[in-house]
Amino acid sequence: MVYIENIYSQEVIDSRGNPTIKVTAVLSDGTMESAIVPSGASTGKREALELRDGDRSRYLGKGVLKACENVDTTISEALIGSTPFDQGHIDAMLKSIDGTNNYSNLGANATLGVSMAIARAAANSLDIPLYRYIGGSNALVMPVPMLNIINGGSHADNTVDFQEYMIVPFGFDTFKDSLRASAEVYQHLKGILKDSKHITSIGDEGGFAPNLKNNAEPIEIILKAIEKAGYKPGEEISIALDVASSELVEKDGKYHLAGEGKKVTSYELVEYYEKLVAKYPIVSIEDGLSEDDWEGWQHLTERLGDKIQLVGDDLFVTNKDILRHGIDKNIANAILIKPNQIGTLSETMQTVRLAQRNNYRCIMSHRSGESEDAFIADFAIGINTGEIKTGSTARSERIAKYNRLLQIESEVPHTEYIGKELFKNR
Ligand code: 2PG
Ligand code: MG
Repeated sequence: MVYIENIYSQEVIDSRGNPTIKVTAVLSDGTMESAIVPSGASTGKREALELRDGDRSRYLGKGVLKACENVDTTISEALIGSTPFDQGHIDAMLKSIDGTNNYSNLGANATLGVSMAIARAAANSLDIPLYRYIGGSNALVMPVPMLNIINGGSHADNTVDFQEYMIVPFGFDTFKDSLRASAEVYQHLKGILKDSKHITSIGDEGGFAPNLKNNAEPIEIILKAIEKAGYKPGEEISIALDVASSELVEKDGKYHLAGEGKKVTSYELVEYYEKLVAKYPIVSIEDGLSEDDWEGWQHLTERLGDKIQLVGDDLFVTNKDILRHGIDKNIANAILIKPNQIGTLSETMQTVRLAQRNNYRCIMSHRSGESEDAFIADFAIGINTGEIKTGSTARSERIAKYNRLLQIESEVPHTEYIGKELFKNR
């Protein structure tokens, strides 16, 4: 019987140069696998706790040595000797050792690292790929990517208020073709920005971060780039936004669009989205309203829920109890899935199952602080999210995920790319 022989951790750095945790799991058959945990910037306030040391003399207080210590002592002592093949049991143990709802003792960065490293070691020990270990012979759906090619908000130092302008290459038959089209659009976008004397430096997720005059201009420029690359906007490639609007709310409850010099109510913001959706081929808006504006969300869902995908990220924080409330109140119709918002793989999968049973779409997602770890590529296929958001076609921590998806598609016969099914209406 194979059992967990050792679990240990290391403080490493992420794509923003901040420390994060890498966990290694060693099994009794000699298998040894590691995983690196990502970290967000525009975090939802109900996310599980990311444990940081707060010691200003190291990494400006962002060190993760306490989380590492929790892995190396409390967690490893509890899990050594257990089977690695029962993920539900491993994750339940993590939850019970922590003893809180949001991992405020051990840190969700510690628990998720352990959860991922053990899953990967288990797959390797059985000599099967990670997506197959997680999803069995049903792991065949290639996720449709949403690629963030213009960055704003708290991911870039520019005048654009909305955090992410993404392209959704849905009108293709394979993941490979959809990625190629996206990479071509990205290069044309760079050319267009250059020609119009905009800066072409990039933000945290590899999208460009130009100073543009309002929040619609990025859409106009992206549509030009799609056409210049030889594709049809709305028929092959559409637009998705992550407004990350919790970041825009001021004390008086209004949304501050600093780039446009305006303050608006949630109803006015919804009206603005309706105009955008009427004018442009937008198929998805994420966090269109803030995590606390549930009444506004109801209105947003009434107005746009049957036209486009409305994604809750900060709103639901991958938490099944919060999602359950959202379902009961008819809020949103899709959920962003970020394992580190909830702390273990099993809890992430529970949330996805709840969403899927209630016809909410799921989008597997990276964080703005990432690493070379491509775990979410396998995970998206393993649990059939159907969509993934993992940055633009630049920056290695983003393309690690896309390249892993390319590899899986080429290795597995009979995969499906479901873009045309998901977005055929716009
Ligand atoms: C988001 C994410 C990822 P962050 O808001 O969706 O794009 O950003 O990781 O900073 O929360
Ligand atoms: Mg978001």
